[in-house]
Amino acid sequence: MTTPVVLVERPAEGVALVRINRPEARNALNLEVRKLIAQHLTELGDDETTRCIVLAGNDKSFAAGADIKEMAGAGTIEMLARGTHKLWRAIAACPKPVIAAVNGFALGGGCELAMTCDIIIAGESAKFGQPEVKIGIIPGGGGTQRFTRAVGKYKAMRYVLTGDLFSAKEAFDMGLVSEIVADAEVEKRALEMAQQIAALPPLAIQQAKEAVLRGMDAALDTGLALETKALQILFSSQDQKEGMAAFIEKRKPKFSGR
Ligand code: CO8
Repeated sequence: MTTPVVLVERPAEGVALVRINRPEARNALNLEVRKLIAQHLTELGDDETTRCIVLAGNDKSFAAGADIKEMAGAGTIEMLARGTHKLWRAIAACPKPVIAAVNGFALGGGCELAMTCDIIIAGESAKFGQPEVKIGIIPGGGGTQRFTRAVGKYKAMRYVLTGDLFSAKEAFDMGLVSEIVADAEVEKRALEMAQQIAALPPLAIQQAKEAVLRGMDAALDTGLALETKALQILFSSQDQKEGMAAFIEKRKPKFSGR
């Protein structure tokens, strides 16, 4: 039996680890990998026992981009028929926090995949980049949009127009990476943070994620209104009553997820 190209592990309570597993191709994202990531994130998003997800590759590569060999001969209609943008949307639509644990290469679609996550933990020798122009295309999974929103026009242009790779330190300095750790610590740190998030009230976590993401797309006033509504909704949750009561009674809260 062959090993699946995407694995799902359960390393801790409330935490799922989704691992891209095509080491022979530097974890290039072929259609099968992309479909499976979208499928797993959709299922985990609906699974009540999952509170936080870590997306990882291996020590050499998070993902070296879309599979060039799979698309080299394709025409416009074939690319249209593949509809891969829908798979990307399924990943972005996951209501649970997703942490990218990036070791090695996060290039092209791999960099875009990391940017679709909510938090990026990178190893100190990780390499990022949008090198698509070097092979005659442009980024197609958010690399001209999420990247620009994350780092601003002039940094994004500098890398999108040259295809140059950049280091974890440069990514961190630009605001693309949340934390840098030693290469050997990446997954450990991502799982530690995932456990920290998984222990918090899930309704508050989901509302916080939604408010940040939806607000980024909206005018400030609209974003602030969304935030206010999300905050007000949480006052119907048991976990809000429990969290505040525990603070006042000086004890540890017991969250139910309700
Ligand atoms: N696609 C297919 N195969 C790949 C890819 C890839 N992106 N990256 C690496 N491989 C394969 C190699 O062909 C090689 O296979 P083989 O052993 O059969 O020759 C194997 O992986 C190992 O690769 P290397 O020997 O090149 O390994 P190195 O460690 O020397 O180099 C690199 C690693 C730097 C990652 C190098 O392989 C590389 O530059 N890869 C291509 C990076 C790239 O250009 N990525 C962008 C791809 S285009 C893209 O992502 C567009 C996104 C579009 C939208 C997304 C969908 C909505």
